[in-house]
Amino acid sequence: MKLSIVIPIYNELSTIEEIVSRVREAPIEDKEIILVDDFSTDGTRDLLESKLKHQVDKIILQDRNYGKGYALKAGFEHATGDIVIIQDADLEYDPNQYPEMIRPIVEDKADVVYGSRFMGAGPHRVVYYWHYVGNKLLTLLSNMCTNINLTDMETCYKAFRRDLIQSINIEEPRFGFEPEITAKVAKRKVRIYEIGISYYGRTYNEGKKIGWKDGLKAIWCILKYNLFRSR
Ligand SMILES: Nc1nc2c(ncn2[C@@H]2O[C@H](COP(=O)(O)OP(=O)(O)OP(=O)(O)O)[C@@H](O)[C@H]2O)c(=O)[nH]1
Ligand SMILES: [Mg+2]
Repeated sequence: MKLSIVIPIYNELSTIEEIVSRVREAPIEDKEIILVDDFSTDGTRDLLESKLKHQVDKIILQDRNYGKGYALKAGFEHATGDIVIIQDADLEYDPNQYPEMIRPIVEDKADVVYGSRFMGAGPHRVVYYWHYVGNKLLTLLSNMCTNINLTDMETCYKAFRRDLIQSINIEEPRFGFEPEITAKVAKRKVRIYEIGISYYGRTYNEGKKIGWKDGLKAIWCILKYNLFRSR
């Protein structure tokens, strides 16, 4: 089965070459790499156009900075694989785990797989306690609304059958994508699995960007897409 890997990128000059190389070396025979640059201003875009575009299958250049959600939406539209996975452009998630991530879909047991940073025996970097609490509260609230039992709603590693993800209209431009897609997938009554993944979290000094305002936005999106929408 062919895997499409969609990488949303915004100002990731220090990690973009390394992540593209790790994705190219990931142990999946049949794969397609799609880069979506979200109007980077730190030199990432020049590097993509001069060098990295020759190392991947598709490169999409957004005409302004819309956010991760819209970058993914653009990437999904161009995907041709049987399965689509999201890969952040930092080094927090390990592409060597693609085979485990997609196995339930390959075996036709699942339509969607979430990689949980809070399960599994692999290494997990110990970072911010209050981020952990924030993630747990958002997952709890999302689960209460969806009635599905996830341990990590906000994880980047989400894999989907391509026909499923392409049939969902993504409306949230930024990080509201994660609760939105979780609500919409849950309403479809498709088969959702979780597997434990490793997590090599970064600190704010190392480039971490997400903050408490993104958490508040996520609460709003959980309510909006679960309670105020019929599908
Ligand atoms: N922050 C941010 N990331 C974007 C944007 N558009 C695309 N991205 C990409 O979306 C992915 C996730 O962003 P991150 O900033 O790593 O978000 P995160 O992993 O939830 O949080 P941290 O890594 O802790 O900052 C990365 O590959 C970014 O390059 C944007 O407008 N802002
Ligand atoms: Mg990150």
